[in-house]
Amino acid sequence: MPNSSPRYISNLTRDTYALILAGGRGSRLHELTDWRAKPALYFGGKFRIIDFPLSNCINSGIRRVGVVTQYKSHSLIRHIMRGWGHFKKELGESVEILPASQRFSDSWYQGTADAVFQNIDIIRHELPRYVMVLSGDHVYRMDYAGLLAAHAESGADMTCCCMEVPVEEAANAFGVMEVDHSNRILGFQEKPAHPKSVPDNPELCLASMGNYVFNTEFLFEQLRKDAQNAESRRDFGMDIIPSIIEQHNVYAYPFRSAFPNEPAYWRDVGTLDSFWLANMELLYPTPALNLYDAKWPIWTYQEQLPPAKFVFDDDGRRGMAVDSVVSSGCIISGATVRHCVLFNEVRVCSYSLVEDSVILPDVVVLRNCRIKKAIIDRGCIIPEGMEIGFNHDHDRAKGFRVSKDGVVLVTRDMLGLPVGYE
Ligand code: ADQ
Ligand code: ADP
Repeated sequence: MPNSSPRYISNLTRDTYALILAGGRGSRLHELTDWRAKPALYFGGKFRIIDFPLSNCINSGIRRVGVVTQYKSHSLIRHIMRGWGHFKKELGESVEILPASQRFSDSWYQGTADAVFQNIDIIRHELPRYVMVLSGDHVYRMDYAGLLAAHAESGADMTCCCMEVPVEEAANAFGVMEVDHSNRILGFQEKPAHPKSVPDNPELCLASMGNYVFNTEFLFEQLRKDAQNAESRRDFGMDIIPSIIEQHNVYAYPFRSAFPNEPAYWRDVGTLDSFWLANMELLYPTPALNLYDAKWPIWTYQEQLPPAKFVFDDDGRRGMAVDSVVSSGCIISGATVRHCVLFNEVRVCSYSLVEDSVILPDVVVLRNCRIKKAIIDRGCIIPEGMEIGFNHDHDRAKGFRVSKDGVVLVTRDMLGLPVGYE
């Protein structure tokens, strides 16, 4: 019988240091991650992806967090400093940024295991009993306390979060594991071309979410061993997990929703199509990802901004948005916005129509534009009369990127706009 008394659980969360790995590039997002790391990418009108694992930590009672950064970290660091810099060391709380700083070697972080290895002394300083290694790349709400309780109850050395996903989705994309009846991991392959399915359903397999809990000393020992191995790529999925499952207690923890009547929601948003779709899904009346749950708030950096407004233009045309998420500081004047996610301070001018699109902050859509099924990156100014998303050959000719499922990406670079705009 698991010990689920609140006191027991709060001791576990207090004794945990979370390390969020936020250094990945996210290359399948193409130009959207040319200038920012994937964890810094915007999501859901107000947030950046990193806000989800960070909020999950805080809401789960884990108050000591390190964010490991590397690739194109400027906008990520700026966001964390502005939005997450207020934790009080005196109360045992901290959110620290841990950039690759060549403290242990003269190389940058190699794989994910090396990113943790190079921060061993910082973690040791915190004296945690458990270290939770989290991916900074995913959108989901998860109570990590349940994971910690399962880890402690099973007597595991390491526990790996997993989820059942369709075999074809997991192929070449996720770590895939086999488990016994007690969820002990018997086999683990990193991104196999032909994943092994679960015993009772040939269409599903158990994918790793890239979130792990380790007993601290066990983790350090494995990282030291891995660092001695010249063949290792210094990666949890490729090297560490396959090397420990035979001789140590390594368990899987099936991710489940901590929220009544809600399905388990976890999105990788690793491609333009999945990024666009996950944002569009928020427009359902009751989306699988509930951003309006006051009991599990997603914290972020909020600029001081005036409210959104929808106004008539000089010609008396009504400005309106329907079926849409519209954030602070937006002005829709004499234009129509339908089925869109608009981030902060978007302006849409007269006679323009924007549909089925994700519009990042500070975008200006000038007059007479027609935009459909697009992602418009931050700070773009869409010139008067421009059409986007109606003829993909024309879109490509303008230098825009058209995704596999026909989402058009427009960035400042593609429009030839200068870099600065703050
Ligand atoms: P991937 O997501 O492909 O697979 P990876 O690219 O190593 O793994 O990224 C994992 C996390 O670490 C991401 O949050 C990324 O931003 C970050 N990261 C990557 N390289 C880094 C570096 N050098 N320094 C700091 N941070 C870095 C992993 C697992 C799979 C699992 C999937 C789930 O290896 O087994 O199925 O996550 O998405
Ligand atoms: P975010 O919108 O994620 O905050 P920014 O657009 O502010 O990211 O860009 C992050 C960093 O990349 C900044 O240092 C910015 O100056 C730089 N940057 C952005 N676009 C370009 C570009 N086209 N050329 C050079 N640097 C760029």
